[in-house]
Amino acid sequence: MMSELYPVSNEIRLAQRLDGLWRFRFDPRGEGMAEDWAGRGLPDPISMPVPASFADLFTGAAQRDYCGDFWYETDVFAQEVRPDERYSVRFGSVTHRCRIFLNGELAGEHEGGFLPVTAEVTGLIRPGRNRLTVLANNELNETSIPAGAVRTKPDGTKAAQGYFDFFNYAGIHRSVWLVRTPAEAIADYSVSFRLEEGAAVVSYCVETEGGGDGQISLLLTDREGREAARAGGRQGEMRVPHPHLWQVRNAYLYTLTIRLTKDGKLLDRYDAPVGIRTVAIEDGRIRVNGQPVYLKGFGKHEDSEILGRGFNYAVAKRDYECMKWIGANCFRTSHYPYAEEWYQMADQEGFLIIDEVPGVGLMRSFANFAAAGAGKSNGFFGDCPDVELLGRNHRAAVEEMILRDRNHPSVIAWSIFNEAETTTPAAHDYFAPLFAAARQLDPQKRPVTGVLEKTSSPEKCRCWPLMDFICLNRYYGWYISGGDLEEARRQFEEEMDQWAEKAPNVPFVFTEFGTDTLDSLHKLPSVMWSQEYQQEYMEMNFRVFDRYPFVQGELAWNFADFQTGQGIMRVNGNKKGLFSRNRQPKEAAWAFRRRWAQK
Ligand code: CKX
Repeated sequence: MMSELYPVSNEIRLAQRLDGLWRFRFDPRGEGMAEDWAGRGLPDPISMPVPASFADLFTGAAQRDYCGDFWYETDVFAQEVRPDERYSVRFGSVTHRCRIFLNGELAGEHEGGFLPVTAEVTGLIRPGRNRLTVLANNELNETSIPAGAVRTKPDGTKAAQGYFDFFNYAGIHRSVWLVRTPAEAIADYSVSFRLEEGAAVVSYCVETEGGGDGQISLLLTDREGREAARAGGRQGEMRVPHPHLWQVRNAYLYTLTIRLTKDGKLLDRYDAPVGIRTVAIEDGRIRVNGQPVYLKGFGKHEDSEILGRGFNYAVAKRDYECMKWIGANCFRTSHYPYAEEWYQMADQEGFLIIDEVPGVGLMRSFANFAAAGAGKSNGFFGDCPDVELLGRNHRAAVEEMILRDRNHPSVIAWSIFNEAETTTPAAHDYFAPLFAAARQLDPQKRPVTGVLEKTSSPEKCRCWPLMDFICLNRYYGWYISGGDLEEARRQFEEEMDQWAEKAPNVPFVFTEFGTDTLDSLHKLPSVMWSQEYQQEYMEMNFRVFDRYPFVQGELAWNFADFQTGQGIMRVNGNKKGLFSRNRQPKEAAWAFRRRWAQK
């Protein structure tokens, strides 16, 4: 696996952003490989911004809903190519799979649309102009995560059918970089923490690449640039007396400078922010630095007008400002790992993140939310066409996510799936090794969880014992007993009483609860879809959460309205946002703001 270090520039390294207006071409008949578009250049390309999803940039439905192969191309200008240096191109993500070519030569490929793709191009890159080409594909199947299918229409065009409730946005969604590192380089590092009386102990491990016997030294500096600790060697510990801890919504970041030297010469250097904090589950509480924390926030999406799932700093900034205004301290990266910049901003703002792999759509009834929300689902793993391949893809995503995100203080837990089928022995056999892998891969040993929908009930679910805390998505008052909040509350409490018996002393977090709500609709007395109903529903949920002390968090569904596929259950998307798609609060947002100020 390639190094997942976020690209930086300094006196040794070069990270050159390649974002901008690229050339683009759909390839509905899959001709590009046979016709060597990578070698000869894209025929009759159109322009396409990077990063962005392509879907919402067009005015035609055929392009918006396009499913199949598509190509991107740009020129990369290298002022010089130094011998003895390593070159790579790094994509924050390409959805859902891709092949990368430089000057017509295949340099790398990747399955999975939400984690970085790095292709080494040493030996392929030339001084002057180079042609960088990407062949991408957005088809879904039952061995990909997220899972879905492709239907071929009578005219031969394809349509993606995700087994999930978000638009199948595709494209180059995150920044692209040309990265130059020295031949002998720092490849990766990890940190973990122990708090002692009056001090923190930072355990670290640094990996290098390119052979050689250079020496590693580390320097930890505080915000004022003063030395807090130093150490030498590829693995060891640093003692930080009287540390400034990274606290929830009160972040403190040190800078860790890693140097690789040989005979007094600096070979490589990498600087990274470090937040000193611990995460643990003890006495039925989720604890950060030993203190219990109640999670307040949302399940989100990377979703906005025009950009689709493309990362944009301004959108992310507005989202953080809205989350701060409402009093949140946490969000789940439903239903896939987000762009790395989200985590960097969370590190700075002191937000907590439940980091989720794209393990979504792993249940047959997911074409039908009403059925799934009401607990009427059926299997998946028993009749998946190639469960081993699915498991390999899922495991790769778990590994890549943990490798990418393990050093972020904001990340407090790993979520292995959302609303998968969990009631059969096949489901347990599928998930047990993935949970074990996550535990083994994380040097900080953060809690590992999964997200259960209604079918995963206390009496039927076989997977909750794998989890360090249990995440529930529950829609009593929407998919169940919609319009009758009194009956909904009764059923909800009935289920909670069962969990109380089944899993005593395990923390529970509600990772979804919500109602579709039109920001234009008011009605007294309330009806479903009105702003009044969203508020009454939330208040009923709050009463239930507050009755059960083992409930340790509430992440409402969703932060903002978001785009989905079309269907009779969705009015131009899912409207369960507490904010509209253009990030203005709905009425219920004020109720959250009042409640979370007290919690
Ligand atoms: N949970 C039936 C997964 C989310 C959906 C949400 C919804 C469902 C509900 C479970 O991706 O958007 O229907 O609003």
